[in-house]
Amino acid sequence: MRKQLPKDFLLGGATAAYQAEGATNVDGKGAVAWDQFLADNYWFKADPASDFYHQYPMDLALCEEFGVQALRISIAWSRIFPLGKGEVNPKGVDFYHRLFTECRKRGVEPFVTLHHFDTPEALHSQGDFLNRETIDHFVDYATFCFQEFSEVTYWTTFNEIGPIGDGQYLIGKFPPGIQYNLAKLFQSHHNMMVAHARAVLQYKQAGHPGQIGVVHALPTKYPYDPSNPEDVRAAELEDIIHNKFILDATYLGHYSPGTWEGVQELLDLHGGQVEILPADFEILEAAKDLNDFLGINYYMSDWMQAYDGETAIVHNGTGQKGSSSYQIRGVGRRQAPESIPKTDWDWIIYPQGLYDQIMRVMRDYPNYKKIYITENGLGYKDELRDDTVQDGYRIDYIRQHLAVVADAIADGAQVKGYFLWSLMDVFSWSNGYDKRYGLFYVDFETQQRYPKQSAYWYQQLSKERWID
Ligand code: BGP
Repeated sequence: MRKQLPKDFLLGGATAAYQAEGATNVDGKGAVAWDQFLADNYWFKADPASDFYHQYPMDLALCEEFGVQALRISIAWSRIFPLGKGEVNPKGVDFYHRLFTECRKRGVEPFVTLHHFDTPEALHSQGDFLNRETIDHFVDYATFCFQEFSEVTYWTTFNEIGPIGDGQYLIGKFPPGIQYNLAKLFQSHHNMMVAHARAVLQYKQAGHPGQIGVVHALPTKYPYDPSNPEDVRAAELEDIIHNKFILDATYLGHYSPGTWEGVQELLDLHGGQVEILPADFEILEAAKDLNDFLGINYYMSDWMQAYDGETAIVHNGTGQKGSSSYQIRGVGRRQAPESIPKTDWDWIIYPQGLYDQIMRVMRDYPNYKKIYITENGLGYKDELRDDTVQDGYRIDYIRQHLAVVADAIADGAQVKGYFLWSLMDVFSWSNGYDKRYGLFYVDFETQQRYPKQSAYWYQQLSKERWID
């Protein structure tokens, strides 16, 4: 069935500073924890990545040509404040002014994220957001950017507070590589949500005319056997860890009794505590109705079975299908029905999960104002042939997800745009360069861009707005 996207629905692309820019060590940029962590743990590094630091005029020209109306970009905090605080680096400031000017020249709306996984090393080594001083430094950095980059209309505080806690303290695939520590995970979630709320308050109190929001990754969690109460509970607990805790903080300004009960249940079992100050709730409460938009990153859903054995998580970073496993004592284990398709990295492809997640936000958080799908896309080992990639599989993936977005809009959801991850191929944090997502294939040696078939399809979509 043909479905139409509204005329004012933005079709965009997404990038992130550390995954696209390269130039990790030039023009005064400060180190980030990833620099050393990649060197110690992975077979790839973040240089030159897609060399966006130098190639951005070409990428923005491609946006214009292929109907990409908006672009998610993040500012590298350590380009502006090499030590995360203190002295400003003018070359970093200048780079982002030039980048935003180029966006305007090409008619591309920049959606700018302040933090996309890349806390400066000087602060990361002091505990990152587990250290409350980082909250203050983040708010200072945000305040500086709001004033300096007045050409930006759309601001996002954080990209994916959930996966940061998850990657840093549960799976251990992000620096500092700690595993199975749920207390640290919730503390990180909480402190980052306070930092978000303080930045929003700052933005609104200063009277800036643009819009501000936060981007959450929201994987939908289903019970493997819906008639089994233990599987139902496993799905609920997984949902609290990844989604509900941060959504409550964003839109309720507190943790609902059900959420808090789940957190307590998990802390009783796994040990540790979460420190929450009464003033934190005043801040969350004051900011909860001021979010102009919610960004949803959606890639996958999960099915959960009850599980009481030892915690063991294996991350599939190489694209060897079936090599991952995830089981947490007292939470559950991931076990999807056989019939549901997965990528080579074991990410479950389930567009319905995006629809269900949007509806859940509408139902449980009616004070949300509007939603952008700020990331969605398919990681694949693309092959370049005759200067293009025949990525019908990606077109299919995007089409299916946009179709449920159109359904959600028809059912009353305020969804205003979709940003494909990623604009061009970039590097993937814990999977390297073989996992490609872009509309444009990047030869990482020559930095040449090649439009994939999906780019031509997206161009057409941007003109016609029909999904077949
Ligand atoms: C999101 C991140 C992106 C991007 C994407 C794809 O979680 O916001 O930065 O990396 O996922 O994930 P991956 O690179 O692990 O395949």
